[in-house]
Amino acid sequence: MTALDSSSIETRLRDLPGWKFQEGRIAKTFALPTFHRAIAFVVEIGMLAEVADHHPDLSIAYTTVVVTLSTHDAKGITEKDFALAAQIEDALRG
Ligand code: H2B
Repeated sequence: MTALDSSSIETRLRDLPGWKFQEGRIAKTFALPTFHRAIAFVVEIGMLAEVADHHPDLSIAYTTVVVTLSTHDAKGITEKDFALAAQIEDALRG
């Protein structure tokens, strides 16, 4: 899959509030209400990632979850990253 150019990335980010393009990745910091909810959110992301065969970098610091996406094979951002970011947003909304 071909890496998107930066203007395409910025255009697509308009549909994903809170997601930023930085250092060749798209990323969002999520504030969950409790540690348990943060862990549950990460587990749900993990299941989505396995189904998509596309894997984000994840960090958990108590109730803060940082999700970072890029496509290693393309050495950039592709539609796969935006598709998974949209699914992650849907998962959060329930
Ligand atoms: N995840 C991410 N973020 N980028 C990739 O390029 C990637 C991946 N490649 N998950 C996948 C797995 C690839 O290695 C397998 C073979 O499909």
